[in-house]
Amino acid sequence: MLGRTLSAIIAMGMVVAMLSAASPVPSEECDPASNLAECAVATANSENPDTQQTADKAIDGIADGYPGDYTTEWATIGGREDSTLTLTWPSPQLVGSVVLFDRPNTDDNITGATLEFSDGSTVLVPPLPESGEPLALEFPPREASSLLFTVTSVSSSTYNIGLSEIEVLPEQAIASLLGTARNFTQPDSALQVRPTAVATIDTDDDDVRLLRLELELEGLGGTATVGPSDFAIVDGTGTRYHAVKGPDDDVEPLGDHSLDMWETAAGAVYFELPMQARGLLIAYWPSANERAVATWTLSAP
Ligand SMILES: [Ca+2]
Repeated sequence: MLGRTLSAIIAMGMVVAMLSAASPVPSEECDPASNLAECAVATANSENPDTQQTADKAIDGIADGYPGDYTTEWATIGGREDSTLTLTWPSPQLVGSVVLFDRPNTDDNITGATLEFSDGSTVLVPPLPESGEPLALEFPPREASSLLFTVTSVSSSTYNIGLSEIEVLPEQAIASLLGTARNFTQPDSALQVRPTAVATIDTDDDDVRLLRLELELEGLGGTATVGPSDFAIVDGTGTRYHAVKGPDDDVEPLGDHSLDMWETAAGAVYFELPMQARGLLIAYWPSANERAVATWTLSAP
């Protein structure tokens, strides 16, 4: 979905916007294993056609917007609380996760919202990261033929609220994460990290879940020094959880490694999370850095 070319989107943008405004009939078959937003029709109670910031740009597969490419985001005209975006499908879809991307500029920021599904169920949305990083929400799957996103609160600096993107995923969104490798470059080394498995481990504490993340690491150049303390999980509120010592289970814990080019290592990293933690990101967060080098969006199992 993110692989769609920008030129194609720009060329089609106005046509799609006009068609969807005139006749809200989805043109694509839904693939139940993919981003279901791509086969929905998006409408909004406010949009800005003059700047191509129309409702359909929230489902164009591109999570970008001002100060980047503003023609790939949905923006209202002066909208704040009570701004709405509606996705409609031709038939009910099984929905288990929604990923929201705020407009990337730091003025316009959604600090609260609701998702209302056509089956009558509602999911509360916590504040979205203001710079447009993804916020993933996972919930028990439900069948819905429409989804109403309503903004309930915004930052005081907001001018025109909107979204750069909304993704609607079926159950088991985690599967799309596994196997996705990311390359990281540090001043003196480079490293590839690939999550290979994730599981929740039973604990005695009902308020806490223990998440086991299995990783494969490969040195790409220089000497990459890496260990469990270099990984963190960040929830939708920005709270960071560092690795903890794992239980004695059958999976080898990741140790500290020094990897030269093409050397590999594998192991498990454990995180203790509150049960209600949602919108999880896996972050590679080397101790020498002030911030995460890169992240994966993680839907908690
Ligand atoms: Ca977009």
